[in-house]
Amino acid sequence: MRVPRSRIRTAALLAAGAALLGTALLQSPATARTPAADRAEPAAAPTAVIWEDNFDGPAGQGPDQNKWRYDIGGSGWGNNERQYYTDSRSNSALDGNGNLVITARRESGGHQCHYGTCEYTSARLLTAQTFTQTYGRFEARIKIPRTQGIWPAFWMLGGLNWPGDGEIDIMENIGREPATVHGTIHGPGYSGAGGIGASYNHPNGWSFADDFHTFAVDWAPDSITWSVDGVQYQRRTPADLNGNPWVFNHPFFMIMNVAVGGNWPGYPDGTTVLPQTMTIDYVRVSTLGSSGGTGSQITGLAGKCLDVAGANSADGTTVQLYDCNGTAAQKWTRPGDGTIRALGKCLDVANAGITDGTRVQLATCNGNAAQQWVYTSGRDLVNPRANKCLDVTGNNAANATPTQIWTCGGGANQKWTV
Ligand SMILES: [Ca+2]
Repeated sequence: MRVPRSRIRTAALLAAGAALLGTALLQSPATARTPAADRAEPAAAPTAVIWEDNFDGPAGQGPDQNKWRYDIGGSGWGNNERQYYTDSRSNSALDGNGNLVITARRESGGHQCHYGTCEYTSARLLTAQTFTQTYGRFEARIKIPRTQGIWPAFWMLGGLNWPGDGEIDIMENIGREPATVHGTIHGPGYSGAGGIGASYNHPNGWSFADDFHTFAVDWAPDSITWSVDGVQYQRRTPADLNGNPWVFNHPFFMIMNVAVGGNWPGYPDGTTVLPQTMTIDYVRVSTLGSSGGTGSQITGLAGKCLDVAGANSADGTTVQLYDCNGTAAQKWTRPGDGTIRALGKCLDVANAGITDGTRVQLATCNGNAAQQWVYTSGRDLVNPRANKCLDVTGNNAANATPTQIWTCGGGANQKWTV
């Protein structure tokens, strides 16, 4: 109603998304995902939570009005959607188990929509009046709904002038693709049909509605990186915009909603089952940690850079291969104590492992042998304790390929220029 957004997906856009997806799927989620044991953040974690809602409260209570307000109405929202958005407890309420539940129902609610008497009700919550933020990790743990014609989303807008103020879609799903979620940016010259994005498929091909998943973007100056359950699948920078302006260096607000029908998802049919629920465990915004301004790139296979995934300085973050982009996530220092550092932390062999295939990550510097590296005249980076080389997994030059240690073999995937 107030914020028209075109959702028409062209074949070209889908093809572009598919191409990126191909790259994303080359990376094994099992190796890319940070093991749970490594994800516990130390007490002195450099990242700080800026804003969060864990949706604690008694069943039937509305969401915190100091955090969330409502868009209300049945205009179609620029996409010929069919639902009427309400602020009723029938469409959005806490469940008493620490979740907010948005429920889409087959009912008029006594409302008129753009096509006549409304057929569905649902809810759309936003922080436009309560919280805006530039940069950081924006994440939500969500169990999405399923069924033909449903369209759940967790996304952000940079203002009400669309697309000039920008749109960042952290997660969208349409009911006919239960195992696929999409991440997209829209701006001037790349909105609607030209939105730039990629999709991510469930690693097991299962429906995302089967369980909770964590959907996130790591948003930094001139960089946005999307992940699902900690697996990064897309990064965008101004270089992706074909000369169009990057409109993501100013505050945005968050939105979460469940639409029913629309140009992109299509409309409910004989298979559609309602009501449907989107269950949100939490929404959280945190800093990405020290941006660090010093250091220089370390290049390896295919001329790409050693990179901290998502520019995330949390302990356990994967260190990977990625296109060189000059960000702090690729600025490494060697202070002379045998360590290699970025974002204020150390290049670290996970769990002090010594076996081939042990993953390499970022971790708080602790003086252990797992953080010692020797740069040889043969351009190897050797961890002496393991007597193994820093190695690009699978000799794969694709962006986001994780690193590991492996027996030094002289291959191009073990050669680095520091
Ligand atoms: Ca919760």
